[in-house]
Amino acid sequence: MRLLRLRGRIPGCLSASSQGRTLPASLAACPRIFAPRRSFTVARTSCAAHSPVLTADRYPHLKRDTRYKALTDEDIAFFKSVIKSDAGVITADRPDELEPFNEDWMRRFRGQSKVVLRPKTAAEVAALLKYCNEHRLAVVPQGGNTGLVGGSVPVHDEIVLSLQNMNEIRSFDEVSGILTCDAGCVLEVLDNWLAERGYMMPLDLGAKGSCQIGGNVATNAGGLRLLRYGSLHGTVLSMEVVLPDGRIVELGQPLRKDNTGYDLKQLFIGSEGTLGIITAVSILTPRRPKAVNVAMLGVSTFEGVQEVFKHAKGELNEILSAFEFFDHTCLNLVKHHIPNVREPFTTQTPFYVLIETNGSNKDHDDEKLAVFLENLMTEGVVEDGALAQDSTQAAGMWSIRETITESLAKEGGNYKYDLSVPVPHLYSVVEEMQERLASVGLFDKNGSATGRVKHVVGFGHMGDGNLHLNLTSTGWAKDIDEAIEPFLYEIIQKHGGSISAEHGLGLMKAPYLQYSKSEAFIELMRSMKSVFDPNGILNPYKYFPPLSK
Ligand code: FAD
Ligand code: 2HG
Ligand code: ZN
Repeated sequence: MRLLRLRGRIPGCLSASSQGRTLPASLAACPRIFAPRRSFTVARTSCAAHSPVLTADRYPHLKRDTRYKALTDEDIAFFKSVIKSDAGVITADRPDELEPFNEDWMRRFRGQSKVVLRPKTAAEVAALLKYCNEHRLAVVPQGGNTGLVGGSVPVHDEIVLSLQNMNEIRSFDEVSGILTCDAGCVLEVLDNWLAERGYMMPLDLGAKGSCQIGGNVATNAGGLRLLRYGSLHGTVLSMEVVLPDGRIVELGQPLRKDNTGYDLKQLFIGSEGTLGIITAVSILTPRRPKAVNVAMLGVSTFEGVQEVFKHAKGELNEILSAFEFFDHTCLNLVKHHIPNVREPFTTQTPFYVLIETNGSNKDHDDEKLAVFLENLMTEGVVEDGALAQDSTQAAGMWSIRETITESLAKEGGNYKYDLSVPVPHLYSVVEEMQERLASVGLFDKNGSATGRVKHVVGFGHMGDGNLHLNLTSTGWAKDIDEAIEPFLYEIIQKHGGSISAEHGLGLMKAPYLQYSKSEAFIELMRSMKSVFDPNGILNPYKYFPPLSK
């Protein structure tokens, strides 16, 4: 029988072994093995010292739509009459302040907006939007600007309407856990505020220090604990939105149950700024767990990862709160780019799994975890494992998972794909992509990183069937683009998956929507768009495939 024991070089690791039997509870003496938790304000990527190429130059087919008026001094004067504070209207004479609103987090897209509006109230948003609608001025709503599909920044000279200055908590009911807040509240700020009251936000993501709840809702962000706390389609109870004609509309009420009329808020969840501006959100927040356990396991095959998942669902069941995976190249990149991260185990394995449990009784959870880990070891499913002994270690393990994105961005050109794939095919998509790029001479499958495509890696929210396929390259190039797309979308369609699991469509995936949705479905989407935004001023060039001439 294979059992758990402490072993060798890095204390605190659980290892498969045929000698002795030690259950996780006996690992309490495990010292710190990881660096303390990082701050999760997501620094903008620094891979290029200079600004990225203008989106309009990189994609010359994306011509500026001549229906939109160009900005004039009169327009600026009107905006200043609505937002009285100097900091509320940023114009081209302050380029250093303006530029960050034009560039996305990946530094892949760069727009040419000449003005950023930062209203403080829904009434201000309404006045601004009504004016833009009447004058056919195109507008890009922007939250924390952490989106990963090019949706949050202009393509040409669209006006940026930032929610940054709308960041008040409006109400919180300590009995039901219903929180109502402005859309510009930063996710981590909300979570810290709730922590003091014994509650938590039902979603968590690596960008938590910068992304805003309005942006989360607009993208239908998934994140690290969707497996346990569900999607925003379930937790968002109502929202306040401003429509292009200036109407401020409550979509529902902050109630758990409301069976009156169409559930219009659902349309706005994941609408990516194309229907209206979300100015406030009511969301159901769960109690903060009293007991949290985090473990990291090394597994030698992807079949093994699936076995671990089956065990986790069976044996941890209602306390399982996250099941994340990443391959060994991801770990190597994190070790290379992020200071103070140490190898979790003595041996490298092809795959790693991060498991978290959230519960209300530590003894109960420890017991479940002990059975779970023992079964894995007995059946020889995992090669190695470490169980965090305190919150610092737990944060260290999470930090490895959460800094994969940042590490990839530091490699240079980073091609990013966010896919829903039936779990059994999840990693074969990565392998198929490696084969494909090797066959056209762009990638060396032996891991030498000598091809123009250096790494092809997979990680993600395994518990949700969500693969993050990432490629790093020596730079953006047309032949690499063409080697990946549409090939990738064809294999996703073949596997019955979706071209976006959680990041959305934005600019990047808009042309490929037909790989996930039928023509009839896309037609209905266009009809909805014209009801809410008949002049098409909101977030143009994105979300919808271009109309064929
Ligand atoms: P932005 O990037 O500003 O905007 C995103 C889209 O929403 C744009 O189309 C914009 O027009 C629209 N929008 C923003 N605010 C509003 C509003 N108030 N009203 C109407 N439309 C609006 N995503 C995940 O799903 N899961 C993850 O685990 C995850 N991890 C990440 C980790 C890192 C390090 C980074 C950089 C990003 C990650 N993301 C993840 C992507 C991103 O953080 C999410 O998409 C997030 O929800 C975007 O929020 P934001 O406030 O930054 O929105
Ligand atoms: C995550 O899960 C984010 O960490 C980002 O969704 C994924 O970098 C990516 O591809
Ligand atoms: Zn993700």
